[in-house]
Amino acid sequence: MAPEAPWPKAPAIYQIYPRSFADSNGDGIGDLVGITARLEHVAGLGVDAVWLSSIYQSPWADGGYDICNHGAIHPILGTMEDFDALVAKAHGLGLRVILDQVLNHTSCEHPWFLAALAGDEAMAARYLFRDARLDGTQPNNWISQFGDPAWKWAHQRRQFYFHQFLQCQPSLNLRNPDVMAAHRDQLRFWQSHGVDGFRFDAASSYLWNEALANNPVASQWVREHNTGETFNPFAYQEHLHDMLPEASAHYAANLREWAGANSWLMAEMTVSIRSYEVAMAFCKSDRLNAAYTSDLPEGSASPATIADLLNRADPARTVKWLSSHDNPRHASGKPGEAAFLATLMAVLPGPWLIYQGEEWGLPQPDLAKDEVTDPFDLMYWPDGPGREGPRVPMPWDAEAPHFGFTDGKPWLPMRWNRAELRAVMADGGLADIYRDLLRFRREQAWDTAQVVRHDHGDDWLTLCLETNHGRVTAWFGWPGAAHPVTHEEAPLFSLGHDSGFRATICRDDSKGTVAA
Ligand code: TEU
Ligand code: CA
Repeated sequence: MAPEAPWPKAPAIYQIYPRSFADSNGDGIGDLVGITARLEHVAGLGVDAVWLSSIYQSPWADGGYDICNHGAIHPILGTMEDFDALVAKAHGLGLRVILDQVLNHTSCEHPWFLAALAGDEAMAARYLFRDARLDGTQPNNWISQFGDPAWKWAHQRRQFYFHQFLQCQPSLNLRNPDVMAAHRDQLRFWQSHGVDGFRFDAASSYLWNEALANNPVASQWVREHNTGETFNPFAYQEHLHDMLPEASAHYAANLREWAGANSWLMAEMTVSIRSYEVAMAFCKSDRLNAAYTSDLPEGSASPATIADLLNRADPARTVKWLSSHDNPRHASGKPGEAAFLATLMAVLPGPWLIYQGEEWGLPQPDLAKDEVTDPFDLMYWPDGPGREGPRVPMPWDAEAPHFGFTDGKPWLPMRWNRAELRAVMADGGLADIYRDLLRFRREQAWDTAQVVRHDHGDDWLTLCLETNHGRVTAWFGWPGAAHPVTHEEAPLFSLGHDSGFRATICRDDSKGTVAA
């Protein structure tokens, strides 16, 4: 049974990358039974839901985001029975379950794509195939988000096909009625297995300009603000035609219709120009609950980055996060910083996304080239930081061989620092601060929080918030910031570290005067 109460408005969601969470059978790869066995830890933090990164059948060319059967569990991760047991256990612990939905593309081993290659025209219409130009070159200048040309020659059809990510991830034509019907059925299938919500992968890339116009050269400004790293030529053009974020936002009304009013839906944005504006478009009333952009992690959650978020978006609709299976772990190891950043994410209104292991302050691991498997990292090695670091498996035990993740050999080397783990896993460690913050959000009705004023400098940020418990002032000081004079005899929450990362949250009885 799913938790009875409706979804909280600002859920805290714990992201699990299944291959790297917990291994139950000694093959060195995390699996569903392993996740189920560790759900008490997740529920014990006080989050509302778990989001499982892709669990479906896949050649794992892109870590599971290249799917060949969206209605079946990857056999290495487990069975449908294992999945049902996971959902039942989660629900019993009061956790809702969110699944990843990769609707934008399939694996090139998907039966639809194989049939298209074999000459089935109805199946080909589910993708984007186009003839070569007369000189044999690709139909236009589009570049994939991983940086190589967005067209790959399919000699079987004497045509190119379009892919926005890896060559083995052909993009789907989401306007095709057969694709739409299949996606609708797919969402309902997982709902029939108890799933409470979905995360939509790469949703801002869903649609493209059917006239296939060339993208213009990026202006200097666009180039600096484009998604992705400067070593990736994706940044060299303005992506006006290969992705239509506003039209994709409009399309999101279909997702709502298929999933129904009670499902909690969030989308990943892969645009960075107009990122928040597009995110807001995805969250209009008949569309999704929330969307997330990469502005916060890319801006290291600096005061200016937060102010930009508050100026451009309704924070209640944007997901707060700093690390993921694609983005490096944010803990730099500076004392006090991890707790400080967690407090900042917790205090901002709206959903909060916690990546597995950040409650233990895990740092970004170093990997050697011959240890890395992620195709994106290998393509650009040693330019980085790459995506494999945050996928290094979770430690569960500071003393055990392989840190209690597996009895076998972990699929990526685990070189966590045992002394540091002992400290963070002890009572009063970082995980306890996460528990306190999550309790604070519940007790203070953070679902109703709104920022009524904000102000910042290079090393400080003040937020004046209103919840239906009253008005609150939150002050954040990065190292070097002068502490403001506030009336804080009894702060609601405070965090002060010798290294200079300090935060104070207090009731603001003065109705809006923030001394900074
Ligand atoms: O990510 C989309 C995405 O654009 C990035 O996070 C991507 O990793 C980065 O731009 C590389 O520069 C989603 C998934 O989270 C990611 O794991 C998949 O590889 C990608 O979609 C394709 O499905
Ligand atoms: Ca396993």
